[in-house]
Amino acid sequence: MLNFFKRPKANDGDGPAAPEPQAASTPAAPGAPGTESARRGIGARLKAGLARTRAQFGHRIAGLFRAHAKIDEDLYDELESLLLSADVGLPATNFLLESLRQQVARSALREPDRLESALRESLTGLLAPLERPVETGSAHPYVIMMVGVNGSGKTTTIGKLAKRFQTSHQSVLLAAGDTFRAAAREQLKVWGERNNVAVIAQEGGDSAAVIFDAINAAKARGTDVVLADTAGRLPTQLHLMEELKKVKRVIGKALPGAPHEVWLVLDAGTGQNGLAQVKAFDDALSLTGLVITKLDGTAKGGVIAGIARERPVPIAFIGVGEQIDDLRPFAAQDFVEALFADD
Ligand SMILES: Nc1nc2c(ncn2[C@@H]2O[C@H](COP(=O)(O)OP(=O)(O)O)[C@@H](O)[C@H]2O)c(=O)[nH]1
Ligand SMILES: [Mg+2]
Repeated sequence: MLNFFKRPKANDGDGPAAPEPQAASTPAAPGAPGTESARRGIGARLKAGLARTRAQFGHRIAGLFRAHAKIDEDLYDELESLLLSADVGLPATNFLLESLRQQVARSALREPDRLESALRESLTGLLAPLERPVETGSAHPYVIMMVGVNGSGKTTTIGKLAKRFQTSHQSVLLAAGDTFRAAAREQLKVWGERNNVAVIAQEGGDSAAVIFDAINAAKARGTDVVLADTAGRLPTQLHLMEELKKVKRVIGKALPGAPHEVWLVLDAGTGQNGLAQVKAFDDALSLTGLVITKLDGTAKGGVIAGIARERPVPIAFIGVGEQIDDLRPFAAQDFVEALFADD
């Protein structure tokens, strides 16, 4: 648990050094979001992160198209099973097959190997509406409430986001709103001290009160972004949703208009159950975005297509590893290219 927060801030040899917090006048660190070297690294790291999903999905689909001599019902049947087994879900699978059939009819495609690019195109079209640039400039502080079940990666993602915002010269304050687990709060505090990020925490106390204090502190200090951690038991536990709704209301009392974002952190490995989580949290809290974590550890990345079709909450970021740089904005075309890339 929380390996990210245990990692010393110096480069530990298995990846690029975590960027240090920058003073406002310092130029962006090499590899900082938006720089040329960061752009170049994105393709490779995303590809590496999606290796498992690619083996299960992209490579098997390419193999399927190669194995068939002509485009017929057998091929569509096999493709359907393959999409379903990659956690794409029935509605998105039907959508993709239908879109493929239309492309085949329209352009009179005959060769199965032409289907791969047609499928890529359909998938990119399906995922493109989930792209969402994050702009924090419209409010001060800009409050982002993070929700999600235990272990989904909330606290880790908050650490990655804090670094990311600091690298782009935005000051950050963390609210240790997961008051159910003392260990998580302590680790957040230690990590904050080491990395020069202010953390507001309380011994005991409830989540709403801690976050209320944090927003007031951010107002007093002129902080740009507040990242509010919350507790996460199971979404089926009504009590949790009621509590999170209360936290959201209290945030609005501390700062009218806040929270500006409510992001669900979702472990990609939960597959179709992940879609159920998106629906449950969205119904209760009106999500503004998703962070899909652990895409590197799963072959179930297809769930993103299901989300796009059934509950299209935009994806603010995807997590493809435990390193600081492994949190990336979601770009449909890069994602689909990484899914089908040759190794
Ligand atoms: N491989 C991988 N592990 C991750 C990622 N994001 C989070 N984790 C790990 O998931 C575990 C649970 O994360 P944590 O932030 O404590 O979850 P929380 O309970 O929602 O706060 C930790 O071991 C993290 O290192 C990711 O994108 N990739
Ligand atoms: Mg946590």
